[in-house]
Amino acid sequence: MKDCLKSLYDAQGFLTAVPIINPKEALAHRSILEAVEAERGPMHYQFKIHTAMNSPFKLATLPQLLDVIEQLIGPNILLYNTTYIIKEAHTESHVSWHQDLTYWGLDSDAQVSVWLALSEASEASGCMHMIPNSHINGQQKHHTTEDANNVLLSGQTVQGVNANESVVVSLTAGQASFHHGWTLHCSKPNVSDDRRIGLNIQYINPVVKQLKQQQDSAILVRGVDDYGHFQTDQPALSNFDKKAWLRQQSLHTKLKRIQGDNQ
Ligand SMILES: O=C(O)CCC(=O)C(=O)O
Repeated sequence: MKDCLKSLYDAQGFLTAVPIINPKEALAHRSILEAVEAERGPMHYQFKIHTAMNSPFKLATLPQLLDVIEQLIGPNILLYNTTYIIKEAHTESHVSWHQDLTYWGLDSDAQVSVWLALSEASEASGCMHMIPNSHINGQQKHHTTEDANNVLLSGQTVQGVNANESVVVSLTAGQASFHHGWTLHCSKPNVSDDRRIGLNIQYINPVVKQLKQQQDSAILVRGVDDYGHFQTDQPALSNFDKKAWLRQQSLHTKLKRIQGDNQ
């Protein structure tokens, strides 16, 4: 099973429908998110949300999830970022064809992104589509586009992608997909009656360096960090701690500058 996951990931650039938690647990985490939203407003695309809320930190450090990450990037694991990506029912919000690593400023692809479904992510609710094997040739040219409904910060888009080659990455609540930073992927609007809620979790191997900014940060969640390239983020201990929220806002702004700056 172990070698099987890694070789499938290496071959196609992603894994899909990996069971991580059961639907009841997914619903419990969704309910926490919705309680926070009721008090603080929308939580879509808030970076490093695990430094403000304990629920995403708990999810990002689940041993069964880290066991898969370990197979993909090795035993030493930094938690770099977590972000809820939410599409409300019957909205135009979408994500254009892109590769994650393009604007992150990292010097290495020793990295993996997880998308953990907290509600059904079906074709109708706007799940991701991925192009198998597209990670093999590294970075492709991205164009900045203006589209208020594109979730991506700069509307970054790879043009000319043959959508006929894509795989629909549908997930039930509690399942996750895993994708490489050069895998081409996109997602379409949510035409279903429910919200589509995913927790995007980015992990890196400590060997990775940030080239765009001196002081980037992460949390060692397994193994050892023999490099010290990243300062240490503080994980949230609860979901409603005011000081933690203030810290998260400043981390959010910093990371938004890094990931939205396409120079
Ligand atoms: O949530 C989506 O629709 C897109 C997510 C995405 O692009 C990612 O997780 O890298």
